[in-house]
Amino acid sequence: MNKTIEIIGAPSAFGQRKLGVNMGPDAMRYAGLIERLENIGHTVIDQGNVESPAIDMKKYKSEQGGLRNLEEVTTFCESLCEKVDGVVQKGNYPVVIGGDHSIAMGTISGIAKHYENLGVIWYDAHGDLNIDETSPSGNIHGMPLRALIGDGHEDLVNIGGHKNKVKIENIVLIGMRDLDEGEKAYIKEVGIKTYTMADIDRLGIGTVIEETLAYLDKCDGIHLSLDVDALDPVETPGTGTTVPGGITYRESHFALELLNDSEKITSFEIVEVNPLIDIYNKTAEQAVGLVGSFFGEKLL
Ligand code: 5AB
Ligand code: MN
Ligand code: MN
Ligand code: MN
Repeated sequence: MNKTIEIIGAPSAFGQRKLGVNMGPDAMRYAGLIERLENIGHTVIDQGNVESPAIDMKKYKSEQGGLRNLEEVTTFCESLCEKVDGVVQKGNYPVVIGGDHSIAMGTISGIAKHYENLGVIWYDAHGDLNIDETSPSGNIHGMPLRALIGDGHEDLVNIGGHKNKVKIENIVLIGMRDLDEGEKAYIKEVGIKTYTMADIDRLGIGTVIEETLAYLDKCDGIHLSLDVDALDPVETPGTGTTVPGGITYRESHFALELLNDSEKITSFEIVEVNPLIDIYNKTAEQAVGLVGSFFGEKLL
């Protein structure tokens, strides 16, 4: 089915410490994102990039304690939330291209205004379920999912002017292989549906996706948040927090084809592409290929 897709660039690098991830949106455009989607038959509106607070390099490089760049992350996510909200209001399909994963607080806050029971698939090596007390780094890109549930610093929890945007029972984590102690304890305590790499090996990615969709059947919309570090760093090396032993490019294509076939996914974001630590824009190219599969690209 052809869609009207609105691309929103979210050039934030405030959620972590490696400059360059703010160039992720343009790296994906350079790798042919728009043409790729148009060639499938979709109508594409590129909104350009969300305005970002200036990066003060001295501050950016300093050892800030606690929640690094809290103010900038919050300001950025508020603007992104408004843009995404507008796209959903128009009935168009929102695609947010990052940017570090802290932007998910903006994306999902905007989307959640339109759903009672929004499902979230978090395709990532990490759970991104820290609060400042459990974070080993102070990097906010390790906290967005927890803030969306309603825990953590109130500025993050209140992005978009509302709280508790995602319910625990509407979340599925896929690709997990690097969780902090606090995150492990939290997942066990509240019982978040989780597929680790071992689960993917045992079940196969096809079954993982089928089970995920069955689990989220109760939802009135499903958002897919894809962190490219879910994939193996051999395939997507240009990202800030790589973890070996990841999901392959082929498995990911298959997963995205299955998600597309289901017609259940109502919004999408792809994050953490950093062209400055990449190999000739390979990661952005892989990312664009993944977006193609998700939007119905077929060989024959
Ligand atoms: B990403 C870590 N858990 O909190 C932390 O890339 C890594 O958005 C977070 O998944 C990785 O700093 C955040 C050690
Ligand atoms: Mn992430
Ligand atoms: Mn990650
Ligand atoms: Mn990362």
